[in-house]
Amino acid sequence: MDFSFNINFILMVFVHIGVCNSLITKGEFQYSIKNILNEPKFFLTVTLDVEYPGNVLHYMEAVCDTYQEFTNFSMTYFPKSMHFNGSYYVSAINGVEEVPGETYWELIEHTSGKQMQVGASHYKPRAGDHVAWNLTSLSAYQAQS
Ligand code: B12
Repeated sequence: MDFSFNINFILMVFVHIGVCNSLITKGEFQYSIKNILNEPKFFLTVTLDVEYPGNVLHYMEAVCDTYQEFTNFSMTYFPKSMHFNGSYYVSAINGVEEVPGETYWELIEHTSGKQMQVGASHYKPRAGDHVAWNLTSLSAYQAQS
């Protein structure tokens, strides 16, 4: 039995995984919170390093810990269902709460304006992204769907 082949193969797999991870983690993305609907209006953007394996919630905590303009956010946990694995629903950012039936915090790719198909627990920003929370009127959501 040639054990050296097996060991070389295993080493190659580890090196490959390492290189892929470092490629995924390298780079920056932009993160914004945007409320141009109601007072107090704001549009704040920061550039962050992609961290492996960071979801949007991870960065929301990090910006609140680091930048005083990003003050707080609120969320509710929805357990695993047929539509998603256990996830957090974000209901307020920087003290601006959604108004049920009227407005909600929408997670978008800012450059295209496209809505993310998953929420804060599951979207993992990648290098070059511009991820934004945008306070949106519910009528805009109904028009999209
Ligand atoms: C209605 C609806 C909404 C409404 C909810 C308020 C309302 N007026 O009812 C609004 C428009 C606000 C909304 C927002 C979002 N939604 Co929505 N929504 C739905 C929808 C069509 C029906 C939910 C429902 O009423 N179920 C029936 C009730 C009885 O069950 P329930 O458990 O109480 O439902 C609640 C939760 O579903 C919760 N909710 C709604 N959306 C989301 C998203 C996430 C990530 C979480 C944790 C909870 C949550 O609000 C519902 C009412 O309280 C589902 C599709 C579906 N078929 O389930 C998508 C759905 C749940 N939403 C989805 C998504 C992605 C979002 C957003 C992240 C979109 C975005 N990019 O902004 C945002 C949430 C952002 C945030 N602030 O955290 C996805 C989740 C997929 C996933 N794997 O994560 C679904 C499955 C649609 C899809 N793309 O397939 N949503």
